[in-house]
Amino acid sequence: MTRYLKVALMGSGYAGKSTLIRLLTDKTEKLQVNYQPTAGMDCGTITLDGSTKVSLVEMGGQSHFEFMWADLMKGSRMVVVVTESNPKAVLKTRQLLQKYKKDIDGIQIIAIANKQDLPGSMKPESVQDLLGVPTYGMVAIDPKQRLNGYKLILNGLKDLIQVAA
Ligand SMILES: Nc1nc2c(ncn2[C@@H]2O[C@H](COP(=O)(O)OP(=O)(O)OP(=O)(O)O)[C@@H](O)[C@H]2O)c(=O)[nH]1
Ligand SMILES: [Mg+2]
Repeated sequence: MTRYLKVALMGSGYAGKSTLIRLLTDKTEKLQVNYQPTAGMDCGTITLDGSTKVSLVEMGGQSHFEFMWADLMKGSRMVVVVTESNPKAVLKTRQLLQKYKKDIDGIQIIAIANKQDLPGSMKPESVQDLLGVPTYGMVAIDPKQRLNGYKLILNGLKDLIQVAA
């Protein structure tokens, strides 16, 4: 029987959640595409082994889809908060974390300081200082980041995966 570990991707529109799913679930090198906002939700699957899969559930970041977030987060083993790495975006992300604090409570959480390729990006450590959750730098449009991305997700789930082994 296959076990699915649900991971919810949260964050404002344009942060890079869909791109991160593409990075982790497609083998494509062509990750940079025109922005197409996710309508409601999207999903991608990582297969760990024959019996364990990780479902990456993206919660569409545009504000008119936010009403679905609390429901979409239910049953998640981990929340991955994706943010652009500039002060305005990070402060907005901080507000979102505050707003959904109750829904996230008790769930493992990490943040991704995405778009580190853009000039003047905030360092992951500075983003972490503002968000107050473990934060890792990422360039989701860079296929060379694929392994790094897997590691971030798997590391967050490692207690659960060990139990499965
Ligand atoms: N320069 C740069 N652009 C990126 C990076 N990651 C994503 N993008 C671009 O940013 C735009 C938005 O990315 P999406 O992945 O669609 O954002 P999203 O978080 O899914 O947005 P919603 O679905 O509206 O919530 C796209 O045009 C991506 O190509 C990155 O690391 N660097
Ligand atoms: Mg999206």
